[in-house]
Amino acid sequence: MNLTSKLIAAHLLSGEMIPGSEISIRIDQTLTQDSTGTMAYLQFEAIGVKRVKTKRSVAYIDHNTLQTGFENADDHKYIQTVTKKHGIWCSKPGNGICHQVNLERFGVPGDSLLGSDSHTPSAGGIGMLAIGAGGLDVAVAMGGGPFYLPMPKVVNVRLTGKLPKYVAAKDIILEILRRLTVKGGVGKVMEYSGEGLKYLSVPERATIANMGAELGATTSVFPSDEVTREFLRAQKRESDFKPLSADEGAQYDETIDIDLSALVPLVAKPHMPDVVDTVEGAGKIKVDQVCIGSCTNSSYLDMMRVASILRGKKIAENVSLVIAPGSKQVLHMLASNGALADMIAAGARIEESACGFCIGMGQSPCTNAVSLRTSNRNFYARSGTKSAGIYLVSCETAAASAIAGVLTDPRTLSADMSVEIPEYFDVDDSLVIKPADPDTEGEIEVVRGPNIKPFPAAKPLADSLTGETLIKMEDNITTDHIMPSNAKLLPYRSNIPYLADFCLNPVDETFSVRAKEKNGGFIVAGQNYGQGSSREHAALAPLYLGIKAVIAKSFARIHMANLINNGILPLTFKNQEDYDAIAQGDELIMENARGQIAGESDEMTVRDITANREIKVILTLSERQKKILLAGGLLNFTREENQ
Ligand code: MIC
Ligand code: SF4
Repeated sequence: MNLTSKLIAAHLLSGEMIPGSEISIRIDQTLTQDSTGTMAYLQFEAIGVKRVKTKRSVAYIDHNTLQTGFENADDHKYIQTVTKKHGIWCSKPGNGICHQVNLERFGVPGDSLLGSDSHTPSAGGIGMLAIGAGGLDVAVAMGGGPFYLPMPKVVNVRLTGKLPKYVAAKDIILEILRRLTVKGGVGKVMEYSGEGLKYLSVPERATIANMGAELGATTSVFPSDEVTREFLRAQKRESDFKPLSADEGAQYDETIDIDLSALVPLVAKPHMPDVVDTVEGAGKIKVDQVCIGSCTNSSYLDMMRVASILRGKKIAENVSLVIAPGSKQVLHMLASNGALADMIAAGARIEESACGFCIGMGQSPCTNAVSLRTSNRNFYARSGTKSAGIYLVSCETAAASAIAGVLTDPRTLSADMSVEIPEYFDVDDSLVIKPADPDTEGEIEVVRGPNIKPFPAAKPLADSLTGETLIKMEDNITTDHIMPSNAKLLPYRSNIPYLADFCLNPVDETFSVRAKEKNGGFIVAGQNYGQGSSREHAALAPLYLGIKAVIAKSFARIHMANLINNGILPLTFKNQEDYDAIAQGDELIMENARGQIAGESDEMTVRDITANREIKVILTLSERQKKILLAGGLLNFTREENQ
């Protein structure tokens, strides 16, 4: 057996492990962050379970830390009190980015982890079966419910050789994105193997697993080996170690070979993580901003390498360099050993340990800027500046370019890069709030500021769905297009009526006004609709606007689940001609929608009244998913089941 199958088998609750068929698994740990967490906890409260039933559930506050008004701070208060009451740990703002802190303090090899953040698979770097999902799925898992997913295929990524100096883990995953594209991992788990593994530390493995999300993969998995034991020992929790690996001669659905020694520094150019070129080939592009940090590249090792490159140097005049170490642990260690002083002396602007620039929470670059970032997503408009181009690179390339002022291949440097995992990390969990004891939890008052609004409730599916094709879009529309996030909008993650006004704004600023005028309708899109973030808001805002169905050429996994969970039909075109023929503004009708959903066939019919055409669509559903859609979403369904 391969390792992925072993991990799934160890958690399997229902279904057969045949690729594509629905399985359900037991969830040991959950993770939420604040921008999806407020909604997830409102949903958890609505389910009505008093205390979480997982081994451990942790809420992190790391996204909405720019407190320009009362909204974010109110959300923090709500999360801190609701978690304390219901048996959940809470990592306060300042403690770090969820995936970095999880790796350091809570990740346990062999455990399953469900997180309301698409980069939850970072924990695959420490041998967890770690999956990203919408907030409602995480709320159900906290209540002890199973998590359902299509059984993935397993890809063996065989690593041989050793990375050359200045070539980083980031370059490995950029190489995979170059080969496979942002659709290449859909329905698959990337499982890493080979003798090249022994040279990759846990944080480097996590960098690779982190950006498996950009491949669209269900998750990525690394074995748990001596490197893992060493990392856990240095985090003073060796007792969490468990060796895990694939069996000798294990079977895989696909295999990819990567010779690490042949890799070179790579860059993903605007506006997709798979538009990959070599740094050398991209040329000496003049740079306005360099941002180092995010859950992809903010570990102690990353930061020490950056400090080594910056030591004794000054950044170029035309560059603004921003550095956000991933956690309090990392920042404190840099402060203690002098590396922080090297960064500051070079001219870096040090940001708090949080998502920050990665999610457009500040540091939007100037008009037409070239911004080099070590994060994982360079989607259009995500930085907060629509005209800016974001280039994704390794820490080494970022630091070298900050000094030179132009995109620079770090292999031209001569810094000492021999950074090792320390004997012991600086362990201090004082910013993690413990849950209340069961006998005192009744005394805890959950504080709800005025920004916390009820979420839109889906109604049971109507008999017939009618409406206009409100918008027709291309391939690869991301959840950043559907529900943009930036410093102005993130504070409203618990206020769907407000957010809905910005739905699909980067594609068409008139969308939400038109949707409201027409009382909702249909969305039409190309392939891989809803890739990227796990934000359920990309389903909740359309739900609020009255969207009944999305008809696309294909969907990204998490978004498809979010649509179903919120009672919106994710229909796939059977024939390409129908996508071509349908026009924005066409009146559509799906007659006998309840009957079609409940029926045996996964082929259904929608009529384009304007074009007088019949559109064949596919919706393959398990019996459970049918019930969810008929009930008008997972929350209604869960309540019905609990009665
Ligand atoms: C992201 O990187 O896009 C986020 C912000 O972390 C999201 C979650 C969110 O939208 O709140 C994610 O990746 O799931
Ligand atoms: Fe935060 Fe960016 Fe990572 Fe999302 S991708 S969790 S916003 S650091």
